[in-house]
Order: sequence, then C-alpha cells, then structure tokens
Amino acid sequence: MVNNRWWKEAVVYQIYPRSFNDSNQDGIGDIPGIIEKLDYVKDLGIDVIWLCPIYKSPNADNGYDISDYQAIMDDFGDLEDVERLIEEIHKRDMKVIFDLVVNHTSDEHEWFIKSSSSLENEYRDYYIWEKGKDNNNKPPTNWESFFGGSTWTYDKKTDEYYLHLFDEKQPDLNWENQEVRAKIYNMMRWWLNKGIDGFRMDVINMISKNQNFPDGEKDPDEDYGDGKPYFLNGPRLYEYIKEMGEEVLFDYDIMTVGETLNFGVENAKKFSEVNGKELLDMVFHFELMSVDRNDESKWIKEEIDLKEIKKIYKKWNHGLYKSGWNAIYLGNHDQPRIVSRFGNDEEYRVESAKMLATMMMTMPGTPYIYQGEEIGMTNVAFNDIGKYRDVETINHYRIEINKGKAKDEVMKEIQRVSRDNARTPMQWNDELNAGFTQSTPWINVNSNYKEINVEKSINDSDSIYNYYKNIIKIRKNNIGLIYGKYKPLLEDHESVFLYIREYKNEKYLIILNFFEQELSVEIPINIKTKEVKLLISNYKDIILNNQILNLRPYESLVFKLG
Ligand code: TEU
Ligand code: CA
Repeated sequence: MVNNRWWKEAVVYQIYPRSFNDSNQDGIGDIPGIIEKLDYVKDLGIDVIWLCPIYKSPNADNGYDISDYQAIMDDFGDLEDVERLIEEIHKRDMKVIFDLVVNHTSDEHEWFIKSSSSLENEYRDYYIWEKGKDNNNKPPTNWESFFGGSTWTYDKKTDEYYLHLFDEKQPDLNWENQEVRAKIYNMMRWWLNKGIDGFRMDVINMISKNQNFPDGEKDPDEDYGDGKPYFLNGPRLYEYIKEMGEEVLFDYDIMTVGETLNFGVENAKKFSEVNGKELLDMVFHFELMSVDRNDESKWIKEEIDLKEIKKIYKKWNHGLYKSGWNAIYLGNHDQPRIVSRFGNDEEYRVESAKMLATMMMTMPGTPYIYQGEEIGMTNVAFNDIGKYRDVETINHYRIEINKGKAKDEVMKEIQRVSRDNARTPMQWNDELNAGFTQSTPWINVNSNYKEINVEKSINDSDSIYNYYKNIIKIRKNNIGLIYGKYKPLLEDHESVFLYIREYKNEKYLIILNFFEQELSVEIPINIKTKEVKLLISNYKDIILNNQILNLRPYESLVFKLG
C-alpha cells in the first residue's frame, strides 16, 4: 500500500527568480517581485514553490555558483525579504523548497579563496586538488566539463589543478572531508529553522568521486573522455545521503527532490528511505530529456519516438509503485520550453500545451510546472549570440566556432537547445517588456509576448492557463489520479498514448494523441455507458463511432470509468 503524504498530493511550481518579476525596475527579477505574484501562483492551484538559488553569487551560472550560502544575492534583495517571502508563502497555505547546491561553490566563496591561497591552508582540503599528468603539464584526468573544456583548472600559485564538473568558477567541494559535510548540514538546518519546507538538491549524485581519478573512455577523434562513471553515483554517495538524513532531514517534515543524472529506478528506490525514514523522496531523472537528442551530444537532434517515452514512464511508474515516488517534469530552467520541444509552438500551440499538461497531471508522481509553462511560453530564437546569457550556450558557441563549424549551424543548435529558451522573462501582459520590468531586462523578452501573456490567458476561458487550473483541480478531486496504479494500454501504438489509473474502485482512462496527425483508434474499453464521465478534454466535443474514437491534432481526454 502506498503511504499518503502531503508532498505526493502537491503540485509544484518552479520559480527562476531572475526572470520572474522585477519590483525595483533594475531589469532583474527579485524577491519582492515574487511576493507580488504569490496570489497568482496560489490561484493556479499550486501547493509548493521550488525557488531556484537566491544566495549570494557572482552569477557565473545564474546563482548556481554560490559565494555565501547564508546571504542573499544583491540583485534579489536581502535576508529580510527572503524571510518575508517564506512567511507570505505560508500565509497562503503554500510551502516552499529551496535549491541546495552543494556539489560545488563559487570560486569566490571564502572557503575556496582560502583553499587556493596555499598548500598548507586549513581549507586546502575543502576542494579537490590534484597534481597533473606529464610533469604537471596535463590535467589529472581527461574528463570533460558539462559546460565544455576540461573539468580541471590549473592554479599557478599552488601548482595544482582543482576539479570543477561545471564552470571553472564552480569548484567541486571535497565531500571526503568530514568538516565540509558538517558545515553543509549546519547550513541546511539553519535554513530549515527559518521555516523552509525542503530542498531540491542540485546534481546530488555527483558529490562522491572515485578517489583514484581514472581517465574516462575516449573516442580517438575526441578531445575529452567520459568521466561520468567516476563521479556519478560514486562509492560513498549512499553513505553521505544517509548521513545527511541522520544529521538533518529526519528531524523535519519536509520534502526533498534530488536532481540525478543516470541514477536509475533501483537507486531511486534505495535512496527514497532508510529504516522507514524519508531520505530522497523523489528524483528528477533525465531519461525523457534525451528522447529528442543524441546520447553523445545534447546539441544534436533526434526524432521523438513515443514508444520510447511510453517505455520510460512504464519503467519508472511500475518501478516506484510500492516504494519510492516519481517527480514529473517536462521542462525547467535548463531545458527548452516544453511546448516547443514536445508539442507544437505554431498552429497547435494551445492544443499541444494542453495535451502535455494532461499527461503531467495524470501521471503517478508529483508534477512540477516551470514558470510560463502554464501560459504556453515558447522557445526564443535570438539571431545573435550576443543576446544569449547562459554560460553553457556561450561556451558551446565559442568551442564550435573554433572547431570551424558554420555560424548558422551553431546558431540553429542554440536556438533549439539553449537553456536561455526557458530563461526569458515571464510574460505578464502586453505592455513594455511584457510587464516584467520598466527598464532593460537582463535578457530580452520573447517577442511573442503580445500574443502570449498571463493577463490575456486569465481572461480567455479557453486558454492554456485556464486548462491548467482546471486539470489541477481535477487531479486534487480525484485521489486515484494521485495514488492510482498505472496501467499502460496500446503500448505499441506509435502516436496515441493511452493508459489507465486504478485506485480502489476508481478507474480513469487517459487518451493522448501525441502528434499533429489526425487518426482513429479503437478504444479497448467501453466508454459509452452511463457510468463513464468525461472529466476534461482539449476539444469542445468528441467524435466517437461505436468504439472508434477519432482523434484530432494533440487531442487529449480524461475519462472517469465509474
Ligand atoms: O544542472 C545539472 C545538469 O546536469 C544539466 O541539466 C545542466 O544544466 C546542463 O544542461 C548540462 O548540459 C544543475 C542546474 O539545474 C543547472 O542550472 C546548473 O547549471 C548546474 O546544475 C550546475 O549547478
Ligand atoms: Ca529587480
């Protein structure tokens, strides 16, 4: 039997503060700006807000490079603002989880400044320092950073290299050092005691590294090898997370969600609890994030195969049915806009965005809506690299151009994949800068804001926004959609996604036409009885002949089968 928990019944809304709402007209979203919009979030039907990093940071990676965990980024406000934010969220009967970024800090963190000051400094061992190969002329390993280039940067002063899986301004902390861990746990308690309701744990399965630092496998024509086997799910990962549970998590009624690359269902289950105590409640796996891209490079496109998507959901839904829990997301601040990626952001923007919402809200697991998804915000196609802000995007451009790739081709990749697609300002209305700011925004607003914005969406009863609102309500009023068992049907069908959710004597049937082609499908269940009720659909009527349902582009339907 599945245990009922508040975080299983919650719908989460992710806020990327920099791009949400600017209250003081400096072009950057901020904490008071979020407070101004809490009623909007609440009204959508949200229970939990996941707030991306708001800590002090020089912003090499928009706050994922933290220079002080217990202070606030100047652009965003101060600690008082944050305390008020927590209070205002709670006042509205919502909860808030913070981003926990403890695989690395900023190189401007006091710990790193001390660590890099000399070999003897007491903070030296807080980070991962190694001698290079070939008389210290080459990095210790051939690993490639997520943002391109080596994972090691040479430090002249102490004549050693430090490890950074991400940007060189994001040195990896040395979790082998017990003092580092103790300080992190203290910091976590400090925030929990301020009343936050949990953490989203950034790249949490990277914190334990294989201490032999072996080279990764490498293609002869590539510059770098694959270090993932040596820093993902490392030898002491479970020990560390369990310790974090004992030192911090077990003492609070909170929710935790780990961001985990290549983790797998078995790990998700294993890490979800220990001796009946909740550890990592759920994880963000990346399997759906690679269905439209090449395994080797996220920049190379592949066609979406619905059968693969079905397999991924089945594996995770069945795997975590009895123990563990799923996190359901299609997009976030690192991914393209979901309607542009999995739907159709032109002719069928509204229909396809509703179809994707239907899938998310009827899957087992806690759904995460990324800001702007609820109004169907789309990718942005800046024509000039100078308009992009994301470090990964800018590095990619430089590296590919240096390799001799044509500019047009690189820009096309960037327009499709860049993380900045999700980071353009929230579109509130059709006024200057979409109502995000009165001054120049830190990144340009998507030019479609006159068409796509919150104000317009609220006033249109047929909008994506009102559909989200509606389906969130439906999910809450039908507990079977939360706890029900997942049963896929027509698993080999290439364009229709069909499944049942079953809970005690409740039963639901979900039908999604995943693509734009119209088609007919024979429904293996009789839906023409008086017990069957259509809960929601994204078309005004339904075309049914006997058991044959005619599905229009991206048509989606949710039935309650008595
Ligand atoms: O992301 C980790 C991650 O592996 C990727 O999603 C990453 O954003 C990138 O696309 C790799 O190609 C987390 C954060 O969500 C991301 O914003 C940070 O940049 C990163 O960690 C480092 O903290
Ligand atoms: Ca501001």
